[in-house]
Amino acid sequence: MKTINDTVKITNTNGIAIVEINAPPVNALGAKVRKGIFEAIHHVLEIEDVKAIVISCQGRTFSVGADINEFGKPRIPPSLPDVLSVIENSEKPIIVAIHGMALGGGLELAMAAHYRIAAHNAHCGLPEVNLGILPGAGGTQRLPRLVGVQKALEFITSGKKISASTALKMGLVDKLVDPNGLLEEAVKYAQGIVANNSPLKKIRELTDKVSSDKNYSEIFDKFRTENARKFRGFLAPEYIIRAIEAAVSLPFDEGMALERNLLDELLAGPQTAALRHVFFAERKSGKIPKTSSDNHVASILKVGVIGAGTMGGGIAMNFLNIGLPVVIMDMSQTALERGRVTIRKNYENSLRRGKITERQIDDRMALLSGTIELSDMADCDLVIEAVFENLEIKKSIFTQLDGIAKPGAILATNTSYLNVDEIAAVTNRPEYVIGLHFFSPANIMRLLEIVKASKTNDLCLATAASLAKRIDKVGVVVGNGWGFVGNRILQARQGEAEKLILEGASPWNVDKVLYDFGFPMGPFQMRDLVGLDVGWNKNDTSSRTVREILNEMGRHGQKTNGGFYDYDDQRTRTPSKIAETVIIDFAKKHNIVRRDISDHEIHDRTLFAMVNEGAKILEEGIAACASDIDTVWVTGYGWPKYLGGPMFWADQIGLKKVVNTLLDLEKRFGDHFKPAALLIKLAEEGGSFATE
Ligand code: T1G
Repeated sequence: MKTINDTVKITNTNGIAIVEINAPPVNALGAKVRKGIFEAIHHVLEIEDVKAIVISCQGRTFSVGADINEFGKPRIPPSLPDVLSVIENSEKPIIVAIHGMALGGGLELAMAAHYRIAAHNAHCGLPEVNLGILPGAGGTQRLPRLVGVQKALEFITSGKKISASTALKMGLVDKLVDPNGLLEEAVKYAQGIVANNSPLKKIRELTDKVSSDKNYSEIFDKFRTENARKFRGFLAPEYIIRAIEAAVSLPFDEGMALERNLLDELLAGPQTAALRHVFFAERKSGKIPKTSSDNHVASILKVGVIGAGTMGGGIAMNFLNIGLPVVIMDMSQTALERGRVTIRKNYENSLRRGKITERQIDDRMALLSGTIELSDMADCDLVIEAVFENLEIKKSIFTQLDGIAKPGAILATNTSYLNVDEIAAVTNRPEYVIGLHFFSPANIMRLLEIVKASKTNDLCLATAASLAKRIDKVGVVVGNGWGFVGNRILQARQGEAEKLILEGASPWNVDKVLYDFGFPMGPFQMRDLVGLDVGWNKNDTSSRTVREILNEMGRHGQKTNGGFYDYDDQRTRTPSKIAETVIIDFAKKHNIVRRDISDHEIHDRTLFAMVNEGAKILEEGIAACASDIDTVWVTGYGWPKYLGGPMFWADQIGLKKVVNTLLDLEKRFGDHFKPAALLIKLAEEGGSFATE
């Protein structure tokens, strides 16, 4: 056995050298690992009796790619392409043994080898696009040669993982084996290669799928057109397409050079920094600070959900999906049946998209039971209330629940803005009351705001955070303030947008500015989608706002073919003259003088209001750090990922400029633009939100 460095060692088994990488936690290909592999391969090529080489990884997974922590720093040789060139040009066969995940540079390393053996439960992917870059070690040049242009375009721009069996079908791996015998099987496979004197398969030499006499322009044009909406605003997908175009139009080495140049351009741009921020922010959000309970978590084996409506049903699905029995409660069998039908319909939609099997649907539905008796929640470890957003109704439910739920059961409310302390106060177990704010549709949206009320204990908090991971949610711990983090900042933007349309901007003006900024839709289109009547009380309405008037006119948004926009039967929207008249009349009645409003003013008033609210949330301790606010808004509210989130975006502008803009807005539009104290402090110190 020879140790190259503390991340790479070599063992020799009957003429097969095993180069083993061990760089926890995910065998990232940092400088030391690259150097270790480079030297290890050169070393074993010199040993006469080594006939073949197996590259494997220790730990939970094969390499997941380049070390993200090295990005933005000077490159340390050898580069990954140089390491892979040594592998590909080896005169001795090199076989990689993949377990866990082969991602990014890890999969590129595997593609530079001559053969690839994978555990049948392994996964492969090129997720670079999620970091705003592209595979920069030959992925865009080798993959098209192996699987063809169309599959390469889909695979690399999606950034998604595929199963080992799919990889086998694509020709990306040569054999699947049992995970327990992976290394032995790889050694055996290597011995077979040697015994049969099998050829050294170099992907770079494959030409049939990228033959120069074929015209691929139609594939590329069609792909660009079909994905324009999905790729809108992102740079990396277009760069990936250009790199794959080079794979069919240039010799391999020239294609490699172009790939590197395109990678360097992206690395030098703003988007990858934002996307790396989002990557690390999401992971930071999920980590609960070490607590007195040392993050012990309660065992959650059965879940109760109160309310079988859209939210309750979606929430229940999260737990059914991980095999937990769920008892769902509503006021009538009819409501329960409606809820059950909705859940099954959601699953059947996933079935149609190939994301689930009939058997899985049946297994999950079998875990669901319904009741109209709250007492049936008695044996649940966690009960989540998801009823109408009315504090008195919630208090009444928690009062009853407190007398029914077993000791130690966690009682959660799904409220999106109400005071969790007030709900906890009606129980004798406030330390076991928490907010679990799911986002609709709750079975799909990944964000989960975990609301820590003043008495919520550490065990409850740690359990909620752990459960968020189990149901594949991005859990963010937030404080118990109105609207928590997401809705409070949304209200800041919405409030400014509603002022703007009274002062002269149109709803479609405001929507376009925010759509062009990168949001999937503007605030008024979103209001119409969600329904103007959400939160509207028809028994207590008197034309106090434009929204009340539209509701009183029966204009509840898309579902009534009219709200701020008019909608045809295909739900195509057009600016509504009716809504425009309502706005103008309302402004007149309230002596608001209308004027032309620039896109720039709309941009600054809505976006800087959000940043200022985020700063207030930070200084009040409602968010533990600025990156949590970014995680909430990127994951749950459509802030363009390539801009990193409101706080990261403000840092890129510079907080001095942010404060000056707010001071100017305060002078022109009122003291609600007064910069938060924290913002002024950071600006004066030349600081940033990154340290908050
Ligand atoms: N570099 C450094 N650290 C990484 C890392 C990476 N690539 N990936 C994960 N980690 C750390 C992570 O920060 C966390 O650290 C721990 O590992 C567990 O991660 C040339 C240029 C692999 C699916 O984009 O998608 O190759 O907080 O909490 O949920 O073409 O991590 O514990 O200290 O996320 O099980 C391409 C990114 C790089 C993969 C595992 N590769 N990683 O998810 O655990 S660019 C990627 C992931 C590249 C080449 C290009 C996920 C995961 P800590 P985790 P997980």
